Amino acid sequence: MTPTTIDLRSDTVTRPTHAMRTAMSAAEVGDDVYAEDPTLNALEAAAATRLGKEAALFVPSGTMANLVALLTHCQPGDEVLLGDQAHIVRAEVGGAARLGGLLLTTLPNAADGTMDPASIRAAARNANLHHPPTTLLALENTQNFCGGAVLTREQTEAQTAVATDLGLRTHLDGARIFNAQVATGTPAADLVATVHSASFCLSKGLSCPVGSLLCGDAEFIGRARRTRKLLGGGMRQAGILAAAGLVALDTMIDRLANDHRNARRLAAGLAERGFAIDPETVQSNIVALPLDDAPAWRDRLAQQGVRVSVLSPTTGRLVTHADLSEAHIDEALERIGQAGPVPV
Ligand code: TLP
Repeated sequence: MTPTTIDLRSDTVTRPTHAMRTAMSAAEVGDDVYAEDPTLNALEAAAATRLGKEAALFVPSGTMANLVALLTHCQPGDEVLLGDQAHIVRAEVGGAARLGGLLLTTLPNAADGTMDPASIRAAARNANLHHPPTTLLALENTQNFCGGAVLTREQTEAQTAVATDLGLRTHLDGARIFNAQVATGTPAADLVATVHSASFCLSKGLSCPVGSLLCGDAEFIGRARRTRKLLGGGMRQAGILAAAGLVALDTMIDRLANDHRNARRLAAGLAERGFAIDPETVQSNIVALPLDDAPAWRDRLAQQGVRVSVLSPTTGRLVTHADLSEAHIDEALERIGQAGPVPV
């Protein structure tokens, strides 16, 4: 059976599994602002272990995880270097500037999601009286707006080595770091081994209703806890949410391989139907599709019961996830075919 609507807009549309709902209803809870929620404490410990860091902090969203990281690493007036396709600069309401007083300086992201290490070195400012202090380098893995591009451990290290050389702190937005783990076969802890902090989301491919984790050393996470409180992110019986997160870490990571296979299948079907996409370029669960008029195509597909999102006026985005089977992908392709000729 296929649903009436096939929703490829994002993996954020996934609903919690039955096991999550069961765990949530049975969760032992306490007041997390007093650090007394046993289920939340267990999730933070499990998250820190997964990412190979000393400690972790639960926050409501990926946006808050990045904002807490930036505000904890930097002082107002500092400069952050990051890719021009970084979610932090493209899709987080400019919060780092508005709430943190931070200057975000973008460097070109290559199609593979990386920044040229030489461009990082060239952009970092010296201690000249006229300059804002360059304090932080921010990376992203997988790189959403580069079509879910996966950074290998070596690619991350090439960028963080320059940062270390320049005395910069480093943060990695790992909203989909477990997609990168599954795509590369490299444990997430190794993928983020050379950054000071890394975040990941439970509420995307891992199907949880709410939540992200920020991981780092104990001293940093201690300060981040205060920043989270500043932003209004200190929650109380949040173990209800953490219970779903524990189920996700145990049961939802390895299955991401299905989503990656389905994304390739989708891209292959699109290529067969004349779209300008090479399925070999699809590395995780995101298909970035070149189009003549992406918003018009999105609207046309919506009438056929297929929902997609738009990355730019000439790029559509289709995301596979746990609520879509291979049969859904085939049905989506059928409907895409019915929607009419490819706009060129
Ligand atoms: N991404 C969402 C939209 O905001 C585009 C999506 O549908 O992909 N980092 C990365 C790399 C993300 O992709 C997202 C969400 C976030 C951070 C923010 O997470 P939330 O939505 O939990 O604040």
